[in-house]
Amino acid sequence: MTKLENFTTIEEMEAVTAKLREQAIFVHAETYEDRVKKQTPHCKFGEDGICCKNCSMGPCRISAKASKGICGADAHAIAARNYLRTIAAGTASHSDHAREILHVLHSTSRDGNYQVRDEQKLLRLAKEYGVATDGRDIYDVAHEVADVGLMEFGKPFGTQRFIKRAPAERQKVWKEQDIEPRAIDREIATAMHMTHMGNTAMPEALIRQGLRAGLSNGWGGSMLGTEITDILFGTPTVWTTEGNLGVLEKDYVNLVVHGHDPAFSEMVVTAAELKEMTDYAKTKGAKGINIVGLCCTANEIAMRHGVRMAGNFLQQENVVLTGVVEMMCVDVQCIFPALPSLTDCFHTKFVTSSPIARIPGSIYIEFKPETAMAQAKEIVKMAVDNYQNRDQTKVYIPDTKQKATVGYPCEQIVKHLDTITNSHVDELGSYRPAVDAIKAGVLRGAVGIVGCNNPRVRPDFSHLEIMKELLKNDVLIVATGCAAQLATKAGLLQKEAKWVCGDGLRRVCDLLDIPPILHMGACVDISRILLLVSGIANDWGVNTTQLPIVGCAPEWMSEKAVSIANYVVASGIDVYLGIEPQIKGSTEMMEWVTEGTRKIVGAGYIINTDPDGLVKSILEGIEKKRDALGI
Ligand code: BF8
Ligand code: SF4
Repeated sequence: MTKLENFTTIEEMEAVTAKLREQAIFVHAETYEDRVKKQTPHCKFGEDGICCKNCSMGPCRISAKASKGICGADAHAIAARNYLRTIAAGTASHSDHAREILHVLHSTSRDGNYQVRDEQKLLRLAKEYGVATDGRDIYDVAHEVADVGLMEFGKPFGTQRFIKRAPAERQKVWKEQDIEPRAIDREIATAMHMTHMGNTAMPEALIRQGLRAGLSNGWGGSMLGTEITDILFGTPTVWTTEGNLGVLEKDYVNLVVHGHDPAFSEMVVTAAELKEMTDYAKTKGAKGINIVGLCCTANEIAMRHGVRMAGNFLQQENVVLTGVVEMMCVDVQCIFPALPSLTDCFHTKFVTSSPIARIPGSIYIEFKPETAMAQAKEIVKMAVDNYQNRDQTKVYIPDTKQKATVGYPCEQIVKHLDTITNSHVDELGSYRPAVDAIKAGVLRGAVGIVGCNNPRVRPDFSHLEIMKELLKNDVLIVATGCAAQLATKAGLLQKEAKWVCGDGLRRVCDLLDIPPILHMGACVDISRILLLVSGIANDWGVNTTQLPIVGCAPEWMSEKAVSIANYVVASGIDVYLGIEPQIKGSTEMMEWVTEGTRKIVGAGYIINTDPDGLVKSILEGIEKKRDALGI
């Protein structure tokens, strides 16, 4: 039985966006849809990755009349160099975010702005790092762990410490293939150096560095980001919350936090929840303060506080267009520079907080660990003071929202599995019940659906189509980032979503009392998926390349996504992409990413821009892996 009536369809989401576009016209604002029109058709050279501007003899473009740039670089060299630079930028973004978090850990003290919330996780990491803990103050331990973590970025010798967490087979492959990730900054610098004018022109070498730089993100920067965030703000637990634009409230001060760095959003959430702030809001005629999240920040604070989620990447302008947002405050990544001119059409204040993301037209409050709480209060107060400026003629809150159960890091997944078997084998538990369910065919496999939404395709459509089809076919989904947000908007993160699943998956959901899509967090938390897959491979006694588990980014757009795709592939997991990487102008590069990497790490991309075709190939890929395992 399939009861779809309780879910939100893409058509319903699009109807809301269309209403909000009327609102945009009313206030004389433009949105990304207007800009897409002006940018289409896109530059073909850029799309195909065969424009090079790595030196001032260029830019050089490869065409029928010119098969080489002025220096002699051909389409393959140029596309490969551009691709590696993309990976370097993505690796830098995730990892620099992690570095900031490590500095916050370094600033913690018992009476300071930031404390250690998950001491057990800190002690486990200290042990892994060889940091002494006996008889020491927890904050001394925290500071030394932060020191060791920070050294992962620039240490002159050795490889990333967390690669020891990977299955032995993976570690062996990385060593043999000479792609073990060294210091994170080194992998980024090497990528930039290799792609400088007059250096590497050989696609294979650039592909290998791409895998290595990706690994320094997945098993380095991102994993550090996740671990340290858990230590600082607590390892996520299961929460029931809500998502989509209907979480904005008419009679409350609406404060939207957007971006990625939880050090910022956690503090703003804490300040907004203070009684003195709520009382202050009441003096201004509001019923209270309604804080909601956008993009990855939404994921971070939903799974640690149950804070409601306003939406994903392409919803950032829609949120402002409701006319009820007193303030949007942002930290880093995925923030449209278009926002200040849009917020100018309303009373909405737009606050930037990081030197990494300076945007003209914003109010800039540089957020610092030493003054974080005072600054967060200042920000919240500014939002409250703005409530009275709301223009009632410009208000439209769509009534669309869905329930969502969020917060399934590995620890929670193991805990749920443990409820059925009591198989608790060590402090981190076991994935054996999940392995048994896959072996028995109750679950056919699992897919990590991650990444952004993208106006190159019908936004959110591929995500939803692929998710529904996989669930119907008894494939469990884990989701992060904006993919998880789409699942939220559609209603697929609620436990009732079992009604769109096949019988096997529905039984698993009932037994474990989980939704069929497990929300694992923000994009840095794809590191959690790496540990999940490694844990399953270890408990099963097979290699990651053999598992009927794959990754899928149906609508990816960011450089971070390309870095992620590389570490997922390097970890032995196939990646299904619904958007083509910008390398199409090189047949060699297309061959490298789809087939060539299989010879290096045993996995690669499968690319299909048609969602039906993509999900079909995922299901076929899963069945092929099952056949090979004889299950
Ligand atoms: O890191 S999924 S649009 S918000 S890049 Fe950005 Fe893409 Fe969303 Fe988070 Ni991830
Ligand atoms: Fe042209 Fe070569 Fe310079 Fe690139 S590096 S811009 S291909 S001359």
